[in-house]
Amino acid sequence: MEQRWTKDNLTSLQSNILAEEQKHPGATGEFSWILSAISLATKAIGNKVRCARIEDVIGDIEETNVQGETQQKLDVIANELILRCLGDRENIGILASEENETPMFLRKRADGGRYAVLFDPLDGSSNIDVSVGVGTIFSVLRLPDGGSREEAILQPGNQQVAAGYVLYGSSTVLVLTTGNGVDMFVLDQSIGSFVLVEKGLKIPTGNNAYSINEAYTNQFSDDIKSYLNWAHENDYSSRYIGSMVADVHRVLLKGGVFIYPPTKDKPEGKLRLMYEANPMAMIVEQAGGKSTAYNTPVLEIHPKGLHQRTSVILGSVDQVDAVVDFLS
Ligand code: AHM
Ligand code: MG
Repeated sequence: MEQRWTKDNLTSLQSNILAEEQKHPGATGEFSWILSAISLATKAIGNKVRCARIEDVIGDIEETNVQGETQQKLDVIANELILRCLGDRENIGILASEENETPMFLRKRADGGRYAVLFDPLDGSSNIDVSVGVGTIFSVLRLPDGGSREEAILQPGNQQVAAGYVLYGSSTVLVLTTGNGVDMFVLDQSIGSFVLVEKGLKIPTGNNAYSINEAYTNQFSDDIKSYLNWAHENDYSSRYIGSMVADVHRVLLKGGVFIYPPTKDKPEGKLRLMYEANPMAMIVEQAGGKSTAYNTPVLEIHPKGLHQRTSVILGSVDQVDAVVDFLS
């Protein structure tokens, strides 16, 4: 770890991005615009998440509350907040969300829309209404010069120019990579800023812990069952929250492995490649970890569709390798 925050060394997300940009001659400052919009949107989402029950924004969109008003689901609100905050940034050409069937084509590249932002506005659907950590995941792609706009975002994860997530947990944490290591920020509610707490974050090894929904064991392939049997015999620990952001955040800080394998019900895996697996895989790899979707590295999968699913194994190198050793 290169740097740790102290009270004498207060760096905001914004100033950290500007400082990083200055290291690259010719940088246009465009990232600052995208990331300031993400920062604004996620602060607003975090606020809604914390006040959800007070503001009566839990439950299904079809349901009405006691006043007869339609309740809005938090993930719909989160989606709208991101669309509002990012939609008017002039360098964003395409916005794509888990909540929307098709991408939004905002500006042509010729008109300045050089980037696409893909996001899961509020991940962890089963935990949204029960005060357990949920999060926003985002992936930033540079748009190519030519070709169809529909295909422009179908890039493998190794083409991402930035990726990150915000965890709305006991604190609000933003983890970001722009391809030059991983930085972690915590929202200081008193000043309303994300403050740098860890620069050059590295995922530890040597933590024998897995994160998998073990209740699906009967639906797993024999190789995953064999890995789990081996882990049981080798004193492994298990932690599973059921929110990818929270589970991956724990793995990133403590080490271990996060696994969402194919199941009989979901033979391709459950998680979405472009705005869940890819950004998390980039973060984990930038932190010195490893990710794979069985035989193909996650970041090398060529997507065929925006909402494509994939299996995911990611975490500390030693712990991912221990799983991979069992794969046929
Ligand atoms: P969602 O996009 O509907 O929220 O689903 C994704 C979530 C992830 O956060 C989490 O890792 C996974 O689904 C949990 O799935 P399961 O309940 O099958 O274990
Ligand atoms: Mg999701």
